[in-house]
Amino acid sequence: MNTSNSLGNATFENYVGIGDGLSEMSFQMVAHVLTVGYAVMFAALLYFILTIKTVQPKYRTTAILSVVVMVSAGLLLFIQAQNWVNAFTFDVEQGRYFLADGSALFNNGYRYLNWLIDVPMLLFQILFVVTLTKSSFSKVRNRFWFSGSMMIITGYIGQYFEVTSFALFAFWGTVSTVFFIDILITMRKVIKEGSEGVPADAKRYLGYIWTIFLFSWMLYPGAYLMPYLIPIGLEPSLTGLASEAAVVGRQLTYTIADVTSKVVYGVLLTVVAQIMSNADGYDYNKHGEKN
Ligand code: RET
Repeated sequence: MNTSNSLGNATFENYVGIGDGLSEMSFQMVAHVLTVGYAVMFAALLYFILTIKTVQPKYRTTAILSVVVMVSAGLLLFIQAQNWVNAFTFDVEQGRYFLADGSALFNNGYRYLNWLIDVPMLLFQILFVVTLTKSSFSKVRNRFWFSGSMMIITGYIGQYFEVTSFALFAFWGTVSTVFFIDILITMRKVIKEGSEGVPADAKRYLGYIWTIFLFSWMLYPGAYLMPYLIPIGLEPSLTGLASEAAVVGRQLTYTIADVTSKVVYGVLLTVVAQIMSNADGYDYNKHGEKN
């Protein structure tokens, strides 16, 4: 491992790839997990298109935003999977995967730029299902948009320093977390206000939405910190089994987070919209498009 200078601000996956490399199992697990990621997005794309008429027209913007998220995430995860398989090559003599010579390094930056589209969409989505009783729609929308974008841009800068400068990595990560906390506070308020005066079932589902929102969004900072979490320490994990576990752990975490924060969240919002549509007298089975 005397190559750290030549890799510069590359992400830690590349440092592992140029050092001890990856076993067949680690390499394939990441390739598979990334593939499942985009496969789920394209399958869910069909779900959101096919269920759009099960809700009243006023709730359909939510489904349209899910469609936008599925297409953008599906494409970007596809590129991310290609990036992974191109970045590493199998060494027959050592029986392990190492960084490929001459191709682009592996980079998680695609994800961050994808979030720049998806995070505001996911946050806006709920505003088309719930009715705000006290807060103003445009104020909440702008706050979601501002904090969401700032959280991602500052995190995007920070991830370049995950190996080269712990101080900068931690600094930008902390700035990003301030915006993240603002998003959590705003979302809590939106769900609380939105739960007032709605059918009991819708209220219950809005409770689930808050839980899965909190769980899935917190996984992203966990993935950002992954080289410092396995094993826990102030040095990034670049060698040995721990580094491989951190490489696989990060992509696994991202995939679980992506499926939950985009697909499960979108499906639950559809269910809430269906309950509210029924409560408003819209019955797709009876009236179809007439209403
Ligand atoms: C970063 C940087 C480190 C600190 C924090 C982060 C939070 C990221 C989040 C991302 C959510 C992404 C979603 C994408 C869906 O498409 C940027 C990793 C707090 C919460 C929901």
